[in-house]
Parts: sequence; C-alpha cells; structure tokens
Amino acid sequence: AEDGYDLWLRYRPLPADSATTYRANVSQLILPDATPTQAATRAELLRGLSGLLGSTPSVSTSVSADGAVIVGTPASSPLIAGLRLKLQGLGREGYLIRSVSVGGHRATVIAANEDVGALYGAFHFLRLVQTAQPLAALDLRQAPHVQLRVLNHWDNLDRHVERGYAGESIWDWHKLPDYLDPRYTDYARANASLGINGTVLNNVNANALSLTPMYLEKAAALAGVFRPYGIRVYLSARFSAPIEVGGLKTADPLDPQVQRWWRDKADEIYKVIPDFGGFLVKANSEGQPGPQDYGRTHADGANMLADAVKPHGGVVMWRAFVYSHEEPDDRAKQAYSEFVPLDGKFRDNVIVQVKNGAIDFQPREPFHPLFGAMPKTPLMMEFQITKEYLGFATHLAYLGPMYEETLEADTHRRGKGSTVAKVVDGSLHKYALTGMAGVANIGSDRNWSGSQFDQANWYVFGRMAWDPSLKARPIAEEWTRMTFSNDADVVKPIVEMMMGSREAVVDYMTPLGLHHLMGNGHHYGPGPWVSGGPRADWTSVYYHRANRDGIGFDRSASGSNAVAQYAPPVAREFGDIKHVPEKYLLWFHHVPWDYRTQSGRTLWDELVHRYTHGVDSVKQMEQAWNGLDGRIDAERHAQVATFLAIQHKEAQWWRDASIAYFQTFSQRPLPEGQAPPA
Ligand code: GCW
Repeated sequence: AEDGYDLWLRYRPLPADSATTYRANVSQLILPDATPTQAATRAELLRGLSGLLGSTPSVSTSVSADGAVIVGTPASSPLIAGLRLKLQGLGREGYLIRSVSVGGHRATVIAANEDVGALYGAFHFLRLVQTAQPLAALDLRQAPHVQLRVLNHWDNLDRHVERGYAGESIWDWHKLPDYLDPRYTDYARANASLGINGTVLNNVNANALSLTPMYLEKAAALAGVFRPYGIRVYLSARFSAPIEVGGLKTADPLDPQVQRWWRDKADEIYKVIPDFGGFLVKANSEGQPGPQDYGRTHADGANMLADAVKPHGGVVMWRAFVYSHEEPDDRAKQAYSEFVPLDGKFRDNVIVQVKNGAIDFQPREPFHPLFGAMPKTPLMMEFQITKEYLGFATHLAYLGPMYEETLEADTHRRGKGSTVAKVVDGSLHKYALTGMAGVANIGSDRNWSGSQFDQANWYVFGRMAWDPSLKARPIAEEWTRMTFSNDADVVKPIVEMMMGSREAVVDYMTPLGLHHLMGNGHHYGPGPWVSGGPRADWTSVYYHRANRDGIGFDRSASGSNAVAQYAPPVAREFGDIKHVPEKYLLWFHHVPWDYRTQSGRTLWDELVHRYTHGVDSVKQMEQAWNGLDGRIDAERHAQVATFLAIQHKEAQWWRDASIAYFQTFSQRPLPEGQAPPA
C-alpha cells in the first residue's frame, strides 16, 4: 500500500528510458559482505537498485564490463586498495564517490576508510539515482561536519510518547529483547541514509527503571540491530536514579557512594552494550531532580556522570533547557545565567545541549544567546522535529527554513560571520566534541511521523546534522524527488508549498515575534488568554503582555534586558525598536498599537494582516496540492488533502480567536477589507 511506510527509501521503478540509462552505469556490483555493515550495504544496494532499475544487478568479484559499481574500503576490497584513492581527511564516516576506469572499463567507486563510510556512500549513490542525477562524471567527497548526530526519543516505558503525534512508541519494550520487530531495521536504514549515528531511546523526563538490568537487556537488543548501521544507543538518565533504583539515601554528585553507584552502573551498561554512547540528562528543569537539589552545580552533576562513562569512551549530553518558576526573572534569561559562569568547568566528554531558542521550540525564536557564549564548553544544538507548537501532525510545516534560520544566525561572538552553524560544527571555538540532536517525530503510525510531510522534518534534520551549512530548499527538493516524484510539475509546487509552510504557521499562530500563545498544557490551538494556573511562565499572558497601550515582551534595556545576553552588535540590533528585525519585534519590545511597521500599517493593522495572510497561505497550499490530484498515488494524496483542510480550518480558528482576543486590548476596528471574526 502507498501508506508512506517506505519513507524516502521508496525505490519505485524509474521511468523506462531513465532506467535504461542507469542500467548502463550499474551493470554489476563488486562489494564485500564479510561484516554485518558490509552485508547491510550490499542488501541496501541490491534492494534499491533492483527496485529503481527493474532488474537486479549481478554481484561479481572483478570488473568485466562497463558500469561496475565498486564499494568498500582498502581493507575490504582489493580493487579499492589498488586504486590508491585519496581517503585521508574522510575520517571514519566519510566517503568518496568517483567515476573511474578499471582495466579499460568505466566504473564508479564508492570508497571509505571504514565500513560505515561505505554504507553512507551507498545511500548517497542510491539518492543520486532516486533523484535522477547523472552518474557519468562523479567526483564527490563527503564527511560529516558534526560528530554526534542523534535523535532524542521522548518515549516513555509505557510506550506513550511525550509530545509525540505519530502513535505509540516504536520500542515494544514488552516483546524485547527476544522479539526484534523488523521495523527496528527499517528505522536504522532510514537514519543511516541520513548519517544519523545515535539514538537516545527514552524520554528526558526519565524513568529510573530504564537503568535496571531488565531494561538494559532490551536496550542492548536494540543496539544490536542498530550497530551494523553505525548507530549507537544512548539513554536518558534520571538524576535521582541512585535513590530510586539504587537504594541510596542521596543522589548528591559529590557523595562518594553516589559516584561509585554511577561508575558501577556504567560498567554494567558497557558489559551489555559495549559501544553505548552515553547519557542525556535533563536536570533541575520543570521539576526534574538534579545536582542543585544538593546545592551543587550543573557542572558537578555532569562531571560525575562523565567520569563514570569516561573509561568506556562515553559522553554526557547535559541539557541547558533549565528554568524554574521560582526564578522571578524573565524565563528567557535563565539558561544563559546559569551556564555561562560554568564555562570551562565541564569534563572533556561533556557536551551541553542547547535548544535553538531561549524559550521552547516556538514557531519562531531568535537564536539562543548561549550559542557563542561558551567558548570553552562544547555546545550542541537541540532542534525539535516533532511539532509540539506547530500544529502537531496535521498542520503542514516544513522545518528546514526554521533550522536554517537558526544555523545561519550570526552570534558576532568572534566578529561578523560567527554563525550558530560554526558554533555547532565546532569551527568557531575549536570544540573537540560536536553534536546536533533532534527530538524525534517517530511513532508506530504506518507513515512513522504522523503525516507524509512530517517525514521531511526527520529528513532535513538528518541532512543538516551531517552538514549544518546545507540549505532548506535543495533538501526539500531532494526529499520531494525521493518521496513523490522527479517530475518537474510535481517537484516545483511541492517545494514551494514546503518552503512557505513554516512562515504560514508563524503568521496564523504567532506573528511578529509573539510566542507561547498555544492552548494550555497540550499546546494545540489558540490560547492567548491563558492565565492563572500553577505557574506564570506557562501562561500566554506572561509572554504577550497585551494591554491598552500595546503588546509584546520588553526584553530591551527598559525591560528584562535579555538582549544584553547577546554580543554587543546583536544586543544593539535586537534592543533597538528601530533596528530589530520585524519578525522578532514583539519578542523584544512592548510596542504601541499605533506604531508604524515597515509596511506603513499600524502595529494593530499589521497584526491582523499577518494573521489573515497566514490563513491565505494555507489556502494556497491547499489549492496547490489539490492541483496535484492524479499526479500522486491516491492514498497519500487524499491523506495530505484532508490534513490541509484541517489546517485551513484551524488557521482560521487561530486567526479569529487571536484577533478577537487582542482586540479587547487594542480597542481598534479591523482594518479595511479584513472580515470580522466569524
Ligand atoms: O517543550 C517542552 C515540553 C515538555 C518537554 C520539555 C523539555 C520533555 O512541553 O514536554 O519535556 O519541553 O524539553 O524538557
């Protein structure tokens, strides 16, 4: 069935004429299969090429005709050893793909230093065929720019996925370790096709039971499935586990018994998972336990765990998403205030994981001020792939432009051009450890991600984790070609839809720098009126601050002065209402309703205009998609069409509810041509 299960690895037959051309370039495969990774590489190439070309290429040991594809490492393939390719600089995971001549025959070589590099190269080669690229004169070199490219699953042991909109967790803990659902292999293939090399299996709001022998055995079984695909398993560690499952009285990181407990635990884990990646930790945030419960710092906590995994080569990914409602200051400032003083105090196998923005995965946030501000501590990016604040699975929002916007942002910490991407890839501060995490949108739905288009968000995350300088548009095109069609009449409208989709969501939910206006708790649908409740920083009124005078959160020098956490040129830009980019206007300023915006409209009129524009953009997406009826298989077309209709209805809901609510403050009429809320 065309239900989307195959993701972007569809391998459906190419049109007859191009299949003929490709067959001439892929007449035989020469590749080893002595190791599990080699076997996986061979299986993928056979599966992909036979699907795409309509016939299975022969596997041989020597080049006997034009069109051989030779895959491997100097150690695994005598042919590759003989070619004396320049593999230096490719590292463990890099590869090259090159058109060569062997014994007078045209051939393509996919070569790497290690098996996993050859696997990545094989996926790249398949992608070239899938996206209808020429194979005649190839000369490609690729190596990842980021070391740890990991998915974070917020999956609970009862299979509920926190902020998951694609069904229950794919980890079937009950049937593990003995039953290995074939889906685990498909998960590994999909990740390896992007170069994702790590997965944190359990929620950062962690259950200490995941560290008990019974669950470790299950995690080890998954690690066994993923290993041939170059993917390591990590676990979220609950900081109070020494108490909960260790029977200790404290989890104080400076207590020798606690330190010993974690060391023993690490030893135990590495016995069953020898290549265990390490721990991810959410501590002293949203009520989670942490070192501050004992008067210790984040560094004390992280270093204790780092010492425990160090002898085994493990790392600790310590999250900077910390805030507490007991802290009266602007929530946006808290992570920076707590972490910057700790710069240089972490062990060398600790990496601090920072969300893209300082609040929480909003449709649009300015880059987190921590990026660039901790030159002596490796920082990794945390993006959210699951769309907690962007309409869950039914609203189409391609997140490539959002990731790109953050990665391109200039921190100015080492002068102009000090982009977030250069912090993340380590080049700005010469970090020895680099990483990018994505909060997964994966569940048991047949289509994995809850919708067809949400697969693109998994895809673009993986591609940008490999190389943070990649751009959203070419990745959207690549994904569309693999997922839907190479036909220009299909590719073009879909890429346009995707590229405009996130901006549409920003417009109908949180235009002009507004943020956190979603329904309380679930975060679905409009709730700008949300107030009261257990904590101010979970209410919308805390963030929009609308009153008779105007709207927006003053984070300039006259307000919380959060702008001072940025480098001076950025602080000046954001802190000055005349210079702040309009997309961040109400993030940093409380602005009078009659303020003139760049369009010449007053702020109130501009706000209404943006809300309406968001709805109109969804209408256009709907029309574009409906125009593709018959060009895409009926099952996927119908599902997307229905989801777009839902999105259209709900964009209107967002607009009408938001305008009606804000109008109670602005006390101004709707601008001309803007229908009153239905
Ligand atoms: O985005 C918020 C979510 C919480 C989440 C938290 C976090 C895992 O609403 O569900 O908890 O952030 O990132 O820790």
